[in-house]
Amino acid sequence: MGEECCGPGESPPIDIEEVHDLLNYIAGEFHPPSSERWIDDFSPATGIRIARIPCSDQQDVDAAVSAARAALPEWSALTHAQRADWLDKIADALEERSEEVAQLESLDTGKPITLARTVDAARSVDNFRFFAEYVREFVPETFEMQGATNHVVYKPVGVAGLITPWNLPLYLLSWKVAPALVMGNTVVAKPSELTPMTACLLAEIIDDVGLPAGVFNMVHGRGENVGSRLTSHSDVDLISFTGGTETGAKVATSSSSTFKKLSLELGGKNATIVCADADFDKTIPGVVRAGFLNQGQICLCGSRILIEESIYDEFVGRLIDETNSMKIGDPSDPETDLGALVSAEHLAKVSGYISLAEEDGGTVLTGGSQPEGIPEQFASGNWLAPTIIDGLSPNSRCAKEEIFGPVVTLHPFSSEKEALDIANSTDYGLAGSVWTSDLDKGRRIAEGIETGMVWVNTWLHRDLRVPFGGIKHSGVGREGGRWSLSFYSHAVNICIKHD
Ligand code: TXE
Repeated sequence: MGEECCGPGESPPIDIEEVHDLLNYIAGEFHPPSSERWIDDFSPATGIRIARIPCSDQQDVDAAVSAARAALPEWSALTHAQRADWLDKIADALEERSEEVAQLESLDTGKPITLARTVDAARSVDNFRFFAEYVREFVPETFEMQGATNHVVYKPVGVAGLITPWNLPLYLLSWKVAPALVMGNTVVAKPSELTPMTACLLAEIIDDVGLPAGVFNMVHGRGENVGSRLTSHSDVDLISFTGGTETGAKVATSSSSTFKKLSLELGGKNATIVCADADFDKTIPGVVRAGFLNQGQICLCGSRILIEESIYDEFVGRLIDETNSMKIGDPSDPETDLGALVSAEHLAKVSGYISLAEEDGGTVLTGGSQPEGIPEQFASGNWLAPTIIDGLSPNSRCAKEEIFGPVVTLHPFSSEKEALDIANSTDYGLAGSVWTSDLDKGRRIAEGIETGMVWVNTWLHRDLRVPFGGIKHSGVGREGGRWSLSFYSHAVNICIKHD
């Protein structure tokens, strides 16, 4: 066993009987880190150490990139349909182990098992199936002109570096791996060091189905070592990154000097706009779900709730009741609605925002601290009750910065214009939702919100064919459907002159 690699903010490990060492996957083989150093992985619900992952360095990344480069000619020479068959094989194998995916995801992230089953495990399979099917139906464009025909040919970009976060670990990794592979790229994946378990399972599955060695590689470790080596590597041609805006800026800087193709899916501070004519019975559960799903740790979460003045008091009363009816606790209990936050460090960040809100004159209407009745076995976990804060200016830091936890702020508005002014007053522009019984008004308000995606009378209702991505500090580029196929390829025009 190597030396432990403890970074800032990590608590000392609490030993349990069986701690698994997860490994890198390079050139079709599982490897320990060349440094022989490891990072501890803790259960967010209990604080117990559950695994160790390689604390990899430049040597491991370089080996993975070389393997991906070597595998590229053969992989990229396959047809779309042949690669789609590989995706289906991965989807089938993943589906067979979907309960294991859900259990590991819940253990590693602290999220409720029901959410892990219905969202994380299910969507990871869907991502592979969707892109397999989508590419089979994909017909590249041709453009006729006088005397010639233009054919658009989609060529692989090369070696793809895929960097993913901890909130939806396999869901987001598979969202990148599937289109990258199907368009003929080879992959070096770098999962979040906080939630490596399902990524390891994917590597195992890919190995089991016999994907040619080097087509898919995975290197674990810290962002500043593994991530930054990938983004600056001269032999990596494309980076797809999902994570925080601050890290996204570093990724953009680091990858720019080698002119990599770049997609950045970053943070959000999304407005939920509730009009006076909204149907309360449907809107309240929808708004609560948008605010708190996955403990509020989704970049699309509606963490600023703007409520039309005339219904403010009644709506807020019912919002609090609905929030307090959620069951928080044991992530493995199928009845649980809310689990633990991903890390002690993240809990401290989120709690810091609640203190800031109070200093800024906000009132905590519910939540604000550890929930009551958490069983003894979870005493060292990262718990926070769903929190609603009222009375803050829409310009306060808590109302404008991404908290990324179970914390929402409430703000009244008296006109559509005021709602839009508040909604658009952040640096972010990822998503939003509008709740009204007047669909024309819903559409009008939706078009006025400066974001990449808006839902009307729903939230996180996803069709995988549509563009996904943000504007302003929420990111650059779009993925999803044909936008993914186009990002993970170079479109080349071949103009053939007629006789
Ligand atoms: O994410 P990071 P963190 C937001 C959320 C959260 C904040 C910070 O507000 O509080 O980001 O979270 C890798 N070069 N989101 O610090 O650092 C890292 O190892 C290359 C929103 O956990 O962005 C991990 O694999 N890579 C978000 C990945 O980047 C680097 C989801 C994401 O980690 C790197 C998560 C570097 N220099 C957090 N440094 C969303 N958009 O959904 C780190 N990484």
